[in-house]
Amino acid sequence: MAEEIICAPATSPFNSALSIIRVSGTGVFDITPVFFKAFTNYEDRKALYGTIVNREGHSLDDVVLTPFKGPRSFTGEDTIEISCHGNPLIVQSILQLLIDEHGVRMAQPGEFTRRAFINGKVDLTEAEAINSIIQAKSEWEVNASLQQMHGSLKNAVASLKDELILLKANIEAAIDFSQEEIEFVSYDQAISQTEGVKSHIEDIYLRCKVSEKMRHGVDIAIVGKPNVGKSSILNMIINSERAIVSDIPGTTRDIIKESVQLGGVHVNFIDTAGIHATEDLVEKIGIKKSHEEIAQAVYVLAVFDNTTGLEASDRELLEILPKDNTFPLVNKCDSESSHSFEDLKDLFAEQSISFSAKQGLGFDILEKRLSEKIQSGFGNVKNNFVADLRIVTLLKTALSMSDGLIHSLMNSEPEEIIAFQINDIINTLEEITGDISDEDVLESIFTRFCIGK
Ligand SMILES: Nc1nc2c(ncn2[C@@H]2O[C@H](COP(=O)(O)OP(=O)(O)OP(=O)(O)O)[C@@H](O)[C@H]2O)c(=O)[nH]1
Ligand SMILES: [Mg+2]
Repeated sequence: MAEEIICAPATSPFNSALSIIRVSGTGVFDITPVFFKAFTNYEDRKALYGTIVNREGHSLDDVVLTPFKGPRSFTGEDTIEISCHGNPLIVQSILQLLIDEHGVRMAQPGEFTRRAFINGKVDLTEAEAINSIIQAKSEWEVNASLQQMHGSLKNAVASLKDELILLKANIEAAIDFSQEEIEFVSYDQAISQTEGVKSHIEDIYLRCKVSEKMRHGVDIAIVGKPNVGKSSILNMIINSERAIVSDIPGTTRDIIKESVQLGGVHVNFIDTAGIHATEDLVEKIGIKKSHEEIAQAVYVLAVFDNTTGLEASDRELLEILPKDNTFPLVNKCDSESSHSFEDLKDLFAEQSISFSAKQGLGFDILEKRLSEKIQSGFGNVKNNFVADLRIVTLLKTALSMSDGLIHSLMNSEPEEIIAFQINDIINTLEEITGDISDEDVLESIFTRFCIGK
């Protein structure tokens, strides 16, 4: 069915060197010669230099227009891309001309990608990856999104589906030829095949779960007693005076969260209130939050003060820190001190790092150790997927369905029931790629896209 022609700016509404307007839909090449006077001859997928004119013959801007004849276009439809000068007023005037004089309508957010999906140019895993490329906050996410846009998750799901289709075919053949006592696949074989499928689903599920965490960013809490220099460390890492620093103990009361990229991964550093015994009500609330952050964070930077040595409040903190995921930092190493931190030596998996927030000492070592830890903790981060909650939930459903299938096979349930259960898993996988989809699901996916995408 011919869709209406839609248009939208594909670039941000700021003054810039260039802006791009996308126009897509059947009939777009019929209207193009009316508003675009090319200075060169038309050729598909070749940029044309020319001018945009309204019905009165008034010129709006000199532009470069690239035609993409469907289906060899992003949406699969006839499409043009107009590169005009990057002034929001010009972009607005060209869009207005298309709407007023040519019956084109403004696109909804994600409508171009939705059309690409409808026209079979991308499946839902690839569509989500396209959005993810735009929204990515780390190099890791850009790479994973690119791979997924090229079909990494789609192919993984497709090979799972193939395994299940084969299993189902064997089971169905057993039903069809049940009178002839030919056994196409024994239940034992079916169990081992289903276990194979289940472990593949599990692998994809885990790679999606990791990516879910990585997209949120890896939380790293900075904790320690008051005045050790936690806020100074945060400020040093993000290279900004974000948190208030003072020599008054108990300066930070609330949680301060700032994100940076570390080894290509999105990391959230969380500055917390100094932990010690206090009667101050507000400080107490802050300290409670610090404890919560220690419990929730993936890694902890435990800060100690070179000028004071280990005191009672430090020792209390040592009791609650996670052994494997804590990086002990001895801060203020720029100051002379005779204190020993030998006691930290065997408490944590990581050796303590001599640090100075004031002079930036020790940060390179911390950065290297953290990057290594993140890489090992999150597996080979390059092979993960950029799945959202929808995909993760569907994979979880497929996992529990394969458990159900194994259970039924063990109980020697009739072949009809087995075939039915296999079908359910296949349908769930098809929801991931969008072979099966309903309007509400598509709506919720594509409205998360920006306009023009
Ligand atoms: N010499 C030296 N002083 C530092 C260093 N880091 C922080 N300080 C000083 O230590 C004092 C406390 O620093 P903050 O960063 O506010 O300490 P905090 O741990 O956030 O303190 P609270 O928020 O009160 O828990 C300030 O006077 C800082 O200038 C350092 O590396 N060397
Ligand atoms: Mg502070």
